[in-house]
Amino acid sequence: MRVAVLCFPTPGGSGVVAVELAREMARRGHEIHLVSYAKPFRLTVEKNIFYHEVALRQFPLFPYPLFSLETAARLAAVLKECSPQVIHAHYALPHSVAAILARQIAGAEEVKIVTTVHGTDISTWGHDPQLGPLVRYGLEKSDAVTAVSFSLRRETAALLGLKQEQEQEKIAVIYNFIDLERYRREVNSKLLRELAPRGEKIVMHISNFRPVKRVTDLIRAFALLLREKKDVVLVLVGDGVEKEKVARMVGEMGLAAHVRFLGVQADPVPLLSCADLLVLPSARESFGLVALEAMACAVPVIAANTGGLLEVVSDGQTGLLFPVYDFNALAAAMRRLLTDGELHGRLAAAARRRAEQFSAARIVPYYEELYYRLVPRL
Ligand code: GMT
Repeated sequence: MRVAVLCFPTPGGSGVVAVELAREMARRGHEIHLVSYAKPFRLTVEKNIFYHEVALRQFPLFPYPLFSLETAARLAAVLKECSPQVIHAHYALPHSVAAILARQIAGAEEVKIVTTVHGTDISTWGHDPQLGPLVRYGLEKSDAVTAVSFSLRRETAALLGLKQEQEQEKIAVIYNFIDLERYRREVNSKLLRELAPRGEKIVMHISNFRPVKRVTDLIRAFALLLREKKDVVLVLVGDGVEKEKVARMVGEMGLAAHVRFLGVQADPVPLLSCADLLVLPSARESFGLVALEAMACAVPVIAANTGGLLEVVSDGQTGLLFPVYDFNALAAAMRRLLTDGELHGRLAAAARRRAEQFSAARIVPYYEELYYRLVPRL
């Protein structure tokens, strides 16, 4: 099958899922045409994957580049040149709408559109007075919609005003997945010594530092933890709008000696393999891909009890959950897991076993079946 994929190139869950899915599909022999305004984070040269860059041009009349229209125009050209049978739009805005427009421009009405909703496309933009109608339009005109968790499916169905029976019919839940061969614990002792030179325990957080990630709650909780436990370091991976604020907080609270900022890292596996805990204190999270990545590396996860995180992390079994915003409870959970070796070992082993249920081998065929349902084999 030939599939055109629309995704964001920036570090972030939806782009990572799009690229991983492209890679898995390509390995299964499908021809994948990835359309994005920059080479997606984590995309490597692989057989059967073709990258089509969307040029974002400046023109004196336009105050900003016409990102959505440029995307639609580039995709229309790809439809004409490469004849994909399916367009897979990751993140409803603007990708599903760009796909609909491109299909019309190219006069390729037979091409099917699959939209995967990832999170804030629904929770933020779906309810936005200006863009909400566009999100709903994109989803309603898609030939199939998938959501990355049951929690996100419920939210999407509510946005579209679907009844329970329609919800299941219109929106398929296809969980995010993980390549278990690549994501496995392999400790690099040199890196471990760099991160924790005195053999400290390592608490890790990986995100794009948006306010929704509540990194500031983690800093407050970490300060509480440090009052009782000194042999611990906090490793922060990623970058984003709140990074400076977080760095300032770390300085003002006198935590700098215990906190390392590593910036964006293309390969999280060596880092996760050094971690004792991964913390995800998000206010909302439709799935929490990084939690799954950590679990695959046998790292227990402490997460806020919100949204799809409850479908990934089982409290007391593969990690610990705490009430959103409650940094006291987060500090207590970190203390518990870092001091109870038996509990930590049990949760770490169970985390890897749970991650195996989200293997690419199990999940990717659901996407493949969906494509074949829309475009039957000849
Ligand atoms: O929806 C977003 O916030 C952006 C998106 C991204 O591109 O990073 O993240 C979402 O999609 C990921 C992949 O499906 C999920 O693992 C994240 O939980 C989800 N983020 C939120 O719901 C906040």
